[in-house]
Amino acid sequence: MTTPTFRIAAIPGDGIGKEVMPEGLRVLHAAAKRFGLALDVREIPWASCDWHAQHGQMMPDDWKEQLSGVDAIFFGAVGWPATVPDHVSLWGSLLKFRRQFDQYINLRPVRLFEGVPCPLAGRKPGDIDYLVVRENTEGEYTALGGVMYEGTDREIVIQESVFSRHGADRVLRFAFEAARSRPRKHLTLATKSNGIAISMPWWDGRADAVGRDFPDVSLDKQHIDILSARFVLQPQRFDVVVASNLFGDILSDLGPATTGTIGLAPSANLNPERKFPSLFEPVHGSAPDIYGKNIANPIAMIWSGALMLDFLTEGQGAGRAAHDAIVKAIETVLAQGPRTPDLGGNASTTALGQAIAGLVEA
Ligand code: GGG
Repeated sequence: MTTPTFRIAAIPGDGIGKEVMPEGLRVLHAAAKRFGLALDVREIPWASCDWHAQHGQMMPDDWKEQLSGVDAIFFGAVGWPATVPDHVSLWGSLLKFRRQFDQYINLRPVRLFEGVPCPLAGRKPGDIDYLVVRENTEGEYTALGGVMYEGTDREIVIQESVFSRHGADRVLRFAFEAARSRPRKHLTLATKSNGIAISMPWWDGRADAVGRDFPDVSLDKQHIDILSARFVLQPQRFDVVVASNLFGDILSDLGPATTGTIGLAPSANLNPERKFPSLFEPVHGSAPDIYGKNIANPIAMIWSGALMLDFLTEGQGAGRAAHDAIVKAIETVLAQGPRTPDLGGNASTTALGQAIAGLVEA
């Protein structure tokens, strides 16, 4: 059987995205070589300090055509507020990909690794191991609304959230399926149905309705405030957590922070039907404060690459083997070093990438 060539658009983006991307690619190429996968990677400089600085927008008008035929997007980070306001850079790149490519699932695994000091007292690996499934195309992320009486003391601002039955049901169904595939078969819905009195009780109802097809999965609904506290106090309660766009974004920063560093957290923005390319990126942003020092932790980028290979090969054969080898190499490096400063070490981004690639090649 001939192996297909996977065409990948690598977009480093802004800040530390430019530093972690080479390490992500280094490990991807090492895994591809070892497991016989063919990758055709094209690097694209669509970022605030590159394309935007020259053309006044984050990407060319024909960005979608340029990406046609691409199997996946490997993305670093977006945001360079010194020159481009954050909402302009985010809406001009990442959110365009998520929406136009209907990447309605944002999958964000959270896991405490052996060898990583946990900021939560007494927690050990196994206590924190859950999956955040974030709705990724609607919800609180809208540009619907406006300002009235601007600049006066009567100024009013309104911004709408949008939840559709189509949007909620498909992410809930995906989350129930994910929970079903795990040993504990437990799903938590992040809600706030006491305070947000229309849309959140509606989410509760949609979860009940979709959940009828999953009698083997236990469903637990928790208000986002106490759920956040339990991420810190009782993380072992969680298995799969499904949340709206904003709640999911916040939870998937908080979760990794409880595992020692957000520098480990990967994500997969999926179009599960594979009609459009999916996008794989670290959860962290561009971190302008540490950019240029070669100290950013590249593991989130590298782990995102492993998720990409797994998705591209539908979790089969060489792709699954490559994924597993990368995750194993990450586990080894976290247990034995080297470590970047976010993990208490003084190793560089490059050193970590080289160490992981070396283990993958072995
Ligand atoms: N690599 C992720 C990234 O660049 N994040 C910047 C950010 O602010 N993202 C918001 C979001 O994921 O919704």
